Amino acid sequence: MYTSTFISTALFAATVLAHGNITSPPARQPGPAMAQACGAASVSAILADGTGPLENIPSNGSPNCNIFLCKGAQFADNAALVQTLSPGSVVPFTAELPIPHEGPANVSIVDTATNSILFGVPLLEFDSYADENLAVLPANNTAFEVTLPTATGGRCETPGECVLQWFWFGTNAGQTYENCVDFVFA
Ligand SMILES: *[C@@H]1O[C@H](CO)[C@@H](O)[C@H](O)[C@H]1NC(C)=O
Ligand SMILES: *[C@@H]1O[C@H](CO)[C@@H](O)[C@H](O)[C@H]1NC(C)=O
Ligand SMILES: *[C@@H]1O[C@H](CO)[C@@H](O)[C@H](O)[C@H]1NC(C)=O
Ligand SMILES: [Cu+2]
Repeated sequence: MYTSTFISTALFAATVLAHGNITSPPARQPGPAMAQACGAASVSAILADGTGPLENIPSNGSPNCNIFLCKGAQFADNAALVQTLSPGSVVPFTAELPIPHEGPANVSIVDTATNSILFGVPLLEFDSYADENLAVLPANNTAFEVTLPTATGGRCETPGECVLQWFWFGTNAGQTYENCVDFVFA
């Protein structure tokens, strides 16, 4: 009895913790470089629930750690996940939203050195995303696509320079979600 109670409690906890993340293309994961930059507790928090908000991830306060850039996940842990994309091409995304929270969302190309958006505007913007008051979420909340810029000005040709960042803020929840897809233009 103890064992089954323990298992069902653990499953329940995993369910209520879940909020949302990107399932494709492959997004940055935590690893040893993140543990070095942000502390082991930050990595543990993400491994405990890969869909949790940034606000649940402790930072060690180091200037090398910015949880609000790619969840603190580091390029050095993700060099094998770099996507090679053509300027002007269409990139499909899928997301999972086990616990939706209404708020704005967007997908942008971000310069990781400065944590600033490139090419002027987000590639995709939702005024209202993941609205838990809807009986069914719009299909484009969990399957959407972005069109990459055609004029790239030589940017994003070095692995680690740029990411495709999915950003979502649940307004009433006060929770921020981010995932970063490493890519190069070629
Ligand atoms: C999304 O969350 C799941 C469940 O915790 C996790 O297995 C997966 O690695 C996460 N993916 C990303 C890209 O964060
Ligand atoms: C994405 O949306 C958030 C919330 O509205 C906003 O703070 C952020 O500036 C947006 N990002 C871009 C690049 O516009
Ligand atoms: C997502 O789909 C909804 C419902 O069809 C539509 O109103 C909204 O404009 C779409 N949003 C984006 C960013 O494509
Ligand atoms: Cu949440």
